[in-house]
Amino acid sequence: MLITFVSLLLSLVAGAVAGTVTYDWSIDWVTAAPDGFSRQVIGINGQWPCPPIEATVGDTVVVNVFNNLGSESTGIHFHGINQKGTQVMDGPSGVTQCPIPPGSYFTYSFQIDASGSYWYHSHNKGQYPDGLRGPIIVHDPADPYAGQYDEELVLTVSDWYHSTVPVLLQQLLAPSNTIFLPPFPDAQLINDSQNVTFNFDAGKTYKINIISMAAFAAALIQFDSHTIRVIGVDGVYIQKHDAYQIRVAPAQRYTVLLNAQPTTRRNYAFLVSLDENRDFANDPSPSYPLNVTGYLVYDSTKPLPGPYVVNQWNIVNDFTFVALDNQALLGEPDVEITLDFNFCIKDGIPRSCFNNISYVPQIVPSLFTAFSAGTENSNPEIYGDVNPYVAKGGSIVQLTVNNLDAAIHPFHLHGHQFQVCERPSSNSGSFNGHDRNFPAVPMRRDTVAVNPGSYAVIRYVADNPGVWLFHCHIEWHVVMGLTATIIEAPEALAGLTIPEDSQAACAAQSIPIAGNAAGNTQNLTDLAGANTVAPYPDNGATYPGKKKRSQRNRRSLNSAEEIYLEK
Ligand SMILES: [Cu+2]
Repeated sequence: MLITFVSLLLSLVAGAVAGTVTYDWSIDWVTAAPDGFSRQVIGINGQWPCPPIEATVGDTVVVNVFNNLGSESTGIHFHGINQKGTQVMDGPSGVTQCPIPPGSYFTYSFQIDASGSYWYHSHNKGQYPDGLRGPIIVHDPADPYAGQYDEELVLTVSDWYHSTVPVLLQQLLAPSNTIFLPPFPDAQLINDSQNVTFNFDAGKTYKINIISMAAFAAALIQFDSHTIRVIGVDGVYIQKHDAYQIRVAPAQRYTVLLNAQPTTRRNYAFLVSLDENRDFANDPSPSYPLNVTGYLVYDSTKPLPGPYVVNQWNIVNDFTFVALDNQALLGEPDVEITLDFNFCIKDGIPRSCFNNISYVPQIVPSLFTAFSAGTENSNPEIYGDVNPYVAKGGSIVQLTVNNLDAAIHPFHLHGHQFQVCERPSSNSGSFNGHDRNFPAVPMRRDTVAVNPGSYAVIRYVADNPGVWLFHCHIEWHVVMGLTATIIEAPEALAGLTIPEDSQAACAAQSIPIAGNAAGNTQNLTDLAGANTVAPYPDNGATYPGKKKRSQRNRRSLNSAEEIYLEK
């Protein structure tokens, strides 16, 4: 068996003095075959997998991006990095910036204020499943678990597709897709590869940053004969919690300690099983067709075990984790937002909705509306059909997602690690408004998996002025419109300025950067000209050799099925 050593060994030496970590990235098309199937992927500086960002708490990270894709725009979001004071650096296109057009530069610069494992990914037109995503590891000079591990590793998991995103989106958004089927992955990757091995030394303890960069499916993980000691999730330290199996939903991170065996008697396997089931907890006949076995190699002269088989999944419940800092449950909310999620048909196209409203990207990026609208920026109406909600600075926000669908969905909030106050089991119905089951010390994270026919209630303090998205992190559902927009502390946003290169990106595409959603700077409540229908098809990146986007756009809505059948 071919063994590829791709485990990523990180430096344990964290600098005591804050510095600047600079990356120069050219975003390029690259050929790669992580599962043996060769295809075009989006890489960085001619390489794929994309490089990790590694920094220490207090550092300033600068990423100079050049869009070398030629045919498509791009934009980078740094998932879990809260961008305090740098809300213009959050990255989602149409929200905190205009897309970066081909041939243009854009500089992201922000300070890292918390440790842990994060990741970056394109937040533009469903682009990241084409490969533009990578890990972010932030070291902590004050790590409460320092001394309890010897080495630090990164283990990413991801579903993987043999078709490029534009092709998949044609299928997803075809009017005939009335049961809202997402694209199903062709493979699963560990560290953007397969047949992955980690070299383990007997007696050592390893800290492993497990990061899901998936677009659709969660990963179920079990290590043979090694207990998973969870010490953190999504950049939040927790009290050590032993588990045998974990489920890592798209965009979630688990920081775990693995105690190596005391001897090198044999090598061990671990299983990463792609959870394609709509609800594995409810499904009596689960099937996991995309299993990948990885290996902990103690002695490379000894054989590797066979594929690891797990017959039953009984995963640890992350709701039972306790934040290490014991942050108490936030008090009664000042702002309550309730979002009922279900799929929906809008203008004949399969979409996903909060409260029967599907997110429609606007002409002016929402943050720039908040910057330019003066005191009127606290009126949610002026932001257009982006599912806008406003929370004044300092208010306690309680956000409830009622998941009316029959599958688990991972919901993510930009700008915060929120308290998860309640997250009951499948088919518990919608939230009844009572907080009697809320724990005294809730766990916090930035992406919470919400069970089918059930709900989650989260709370956070609106202490981070900005425009932050709340959305399902199944990327296909983002494209379908499953996004709400929270305008946080608008009083602190009025009059802020847009960096020059960000203004230039908009100017190059004739996108206005002031006024309401429609770009009206005179009468902010006049939304004439604002977008009321989501773009269709909402193509992701294209690369030379495929049909040009403009050619596809020339087709009528009715020809979408025909396009689907052509593939
Ligand atoms: Cu979803």
